Amino acid sequence: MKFIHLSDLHIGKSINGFPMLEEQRHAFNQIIGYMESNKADAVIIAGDVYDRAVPSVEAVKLFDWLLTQIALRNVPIMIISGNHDSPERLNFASRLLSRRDIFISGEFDGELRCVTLQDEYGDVRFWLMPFVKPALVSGFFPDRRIESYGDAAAAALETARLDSNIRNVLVSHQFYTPAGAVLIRSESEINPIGGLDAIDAGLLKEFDYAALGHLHRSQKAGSENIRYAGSPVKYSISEWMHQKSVLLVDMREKGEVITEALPLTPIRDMREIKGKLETLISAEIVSQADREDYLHVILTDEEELVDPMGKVRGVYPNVMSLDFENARTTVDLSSIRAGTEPIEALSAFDLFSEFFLDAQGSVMSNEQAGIIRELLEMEEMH
Ligand SMILES: [Mn+2]
Repeated sequence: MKFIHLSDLHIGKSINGFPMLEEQRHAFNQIIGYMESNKADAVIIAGDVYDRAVPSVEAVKLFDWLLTQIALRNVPIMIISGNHDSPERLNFASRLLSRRDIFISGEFDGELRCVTLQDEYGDVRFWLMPFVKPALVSGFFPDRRIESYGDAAAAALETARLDSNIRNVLVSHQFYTPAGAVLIRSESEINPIGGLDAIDAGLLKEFDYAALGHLHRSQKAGSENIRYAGSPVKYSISEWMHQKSVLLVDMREKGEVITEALPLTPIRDMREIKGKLETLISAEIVSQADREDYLHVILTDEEELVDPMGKVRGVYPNVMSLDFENARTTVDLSSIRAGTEPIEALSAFDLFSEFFLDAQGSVMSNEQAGIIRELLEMEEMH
């Protein structure tokens, strides 16, 4: 049996105001192509279908299109919620959709849902575990102490009645960490509780394959058969060096699993370029790669530049962000402040003036300064 393992679609995501819908559609088209060329028997989406709990109209339409394309090819699809999804909304019509081989597990209801598919070696059981948090799980296990994400995952996983004679696949969207290995994180994953969500990957050892979601870089979590698929599109500048892909998992007899990363190419790549403004916008540099790419630009000029973003965008229309790296930025950030006095010694007006300068890149006009003075005086009177 061959199946395609995807995760972290984040449909509807925008990066610095650039919508990713066309990139997402482009990636999905390649995935459908891979599904056909490899004659995949199933598709797994391991969470973070949408970028937010209430997705945009365009995002819902794109997901509808993706599901329809897969279902029209009579390929079963298994979907779980991730930390970005609304469990209840993702669950919409899930019972009805299961009749068309679209299996959605958005909400944990006390036990893991099992979907069984067959091939020439017998049954493969897919255990669908929606994203779980301690507070969501503890209500189902009144006699058990469930305080951490690890406790929650352990309790949920124990509801899978595993028959070790047949093949078992887990689909889950949690932060599993293997002992003795470091996983690569990305800024776009959004870690709500600063690493406290980490779960021992040892909990997964009974499964023949764990199809994981959450980490945006494709990687294994300690063992060949415990894998994060990664996102199909680069979702933050920190991912610019990643090669995005989907996983093709070939399960043969019990114990024999072969995975292959199928590469995805974007319409526009995401890159970081660094150097002096004049160099970066010179014809020689511009001609070396696609100037329509999404760029993070780091300028190393020491002197003040007039409208650097305008100049860079004049050549590279899709600059996502601009930073400076020079003598001024490499010294302490507090040097942005005009004076050397400690912050406590500054008046509220001075502090605001500096904040304004930092945020706006220019000093306040006399009129603006007058308004701020008035507001501060009113504040003092209260
Ligand atoms: Mn994600």
